[in-house]
Amino acid sequence: MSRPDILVPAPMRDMILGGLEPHFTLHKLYEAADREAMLRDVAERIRGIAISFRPIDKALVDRLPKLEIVANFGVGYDNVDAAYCGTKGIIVTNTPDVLTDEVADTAIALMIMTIRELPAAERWLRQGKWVSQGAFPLTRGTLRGRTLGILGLGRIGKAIAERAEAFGMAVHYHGRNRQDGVGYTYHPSLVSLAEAVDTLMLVAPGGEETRHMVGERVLEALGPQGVVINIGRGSVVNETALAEALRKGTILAAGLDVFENEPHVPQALLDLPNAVLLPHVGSASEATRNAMGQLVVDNLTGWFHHRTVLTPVAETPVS
Ligand code: 8YV
Repeated sequence: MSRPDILVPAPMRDMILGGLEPHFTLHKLYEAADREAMLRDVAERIRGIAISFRPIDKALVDRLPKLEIVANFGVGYDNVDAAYCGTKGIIVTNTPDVLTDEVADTAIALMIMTIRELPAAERWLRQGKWVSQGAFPLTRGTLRGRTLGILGLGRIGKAIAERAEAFGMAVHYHGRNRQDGVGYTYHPSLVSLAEAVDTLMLVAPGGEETRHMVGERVLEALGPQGVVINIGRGSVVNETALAEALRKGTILAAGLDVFENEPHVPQALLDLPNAVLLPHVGSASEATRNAMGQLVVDNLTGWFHHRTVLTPVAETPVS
């Protein structure tokens, strides 16, 4: 029997390709000199896609009449039109759970780095200023007495909440619904959450529903001691409004691991001393990325060998 044809539009980790190669015929679109010609050539045969962070839109899906499954590397899958895949009976999978603790750890680290200005303190030492100018200036911010507001209390949000409690923070949250069995204070709107807390942790998924949810109004509600941490998707924040709020002192500081147009970071943010900026490293340890990669392999082999997947997304349930 011939091996199912899988489209790989963009580079993926070697361990993923190595895991797929024995089972599938891989078509690495990114290696083709003429991608359009390659796609034309293989479109009729493609039964699966393995993808990381690049768009899988309606137009591409429509070009692949035998497509059965899109295996996304990443828990966030706003790059894939999952709702459309659902209408066509195409399964979409993501990589939840295996990255939860890693991302939550990074979120807490970024929050403390931002509030206590640790990257600037380290630069101070390396630049010899400890010797030439003395102690690093005292930070205006402290974690002590802070209240954390979480936008998006899913698996990662809950892991962050547990850690925040260990740091003595009270936790509030906003999401589409109040969650049963959750003891944290619920707010029916993001503005009311921002009014009640001074530290806003964004863990929400990307996509149209959450686009630019954090803008001028929310930042003003957060107030002058306010700190925004974004570990979810850059599109949730209006970066122009955030840069302006940081510049004017509407809020105190921001720590961002994700940006709207990665890998490009707006100059207005780069110029700010009160922004800590990371290059989307939330899940980026070898161990966690390997576990995510294995899930991509297991979802694809599971589907084609046993007609079952481990982690389908909500829009494309598998019975
Ligand atoms: C990955 C992520 O960096 O899982 C996600 O949603 O944002 C990260 O873990 C991303 O998928 C790109 O590889």
